[in-house]
Amino acid sequence: MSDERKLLIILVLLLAAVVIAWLVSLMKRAKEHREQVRQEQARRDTAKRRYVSGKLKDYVLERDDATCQICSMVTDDGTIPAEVRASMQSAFNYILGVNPVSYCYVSGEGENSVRQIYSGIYTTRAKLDPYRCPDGYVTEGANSNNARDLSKFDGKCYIDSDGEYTTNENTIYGNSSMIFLTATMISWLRTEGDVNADGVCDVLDAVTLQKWLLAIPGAKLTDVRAADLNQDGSADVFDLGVLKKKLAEAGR
Ligand SMILES: [Ca+2]
Ligand SMILES: [Ca+2]
Repeated sequence: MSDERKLLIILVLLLAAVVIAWLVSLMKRAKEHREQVRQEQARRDTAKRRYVSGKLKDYVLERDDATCQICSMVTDDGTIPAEVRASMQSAFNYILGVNPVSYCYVSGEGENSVRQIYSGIYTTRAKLDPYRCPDGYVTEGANSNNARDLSKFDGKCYIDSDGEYTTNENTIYGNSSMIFLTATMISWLRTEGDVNADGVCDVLDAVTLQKWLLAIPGAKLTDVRAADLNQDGSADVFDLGVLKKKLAEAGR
């Protein structure tokens, strides 16, 4: 075999080796890309599952009507299960600042609360001068589902920005859920017998209830449910008896 032929064979082999190496490299990169896509999809699925389960367990984000659904849960005898009450209390605390970013998701509620909302009316792009964010708006809060790039931790995927609709939009469904939740929490704070809702149960409540039962003009119960001391579903003279006994025992 001539030297030229040998050289040609060597060159062909080298070229073949280069081509094979290139093809192997392509296949390896394609495999890595498929693995990255698979891992990203798995991460998204996991984040989504965490997000959904998080709503129903330790904290309920205000971003949808899950809060209302949970608040509506009662047993056959009309009581709210202890675990539901705990979940609602946890959700309420979470929204008001007991969360990983120690941030109150209601604008104007405390020093560390929402200052910018994603809104067609109040966003800074509306060029309000001075810019203002109305107090009392509930925003979406931490959102690991759409704002994963903000943090690897679910509860820290939050940014107070009027350009971030996933965390700071003031939605009707979010705010209505918060109103429902707040009303529920306030109802739990009711003081038994405090029919005039001044925060204490005293002789004034007994006088008020008595006048109301006698249908004296102008007499009214600010909190009718607080008057149902024997918890039979209505306010009547029997409740007045319970209230007077309660006050006597308390020395009021
Ligand atoms: Ca009172
Ligand atoms: Ca009653």
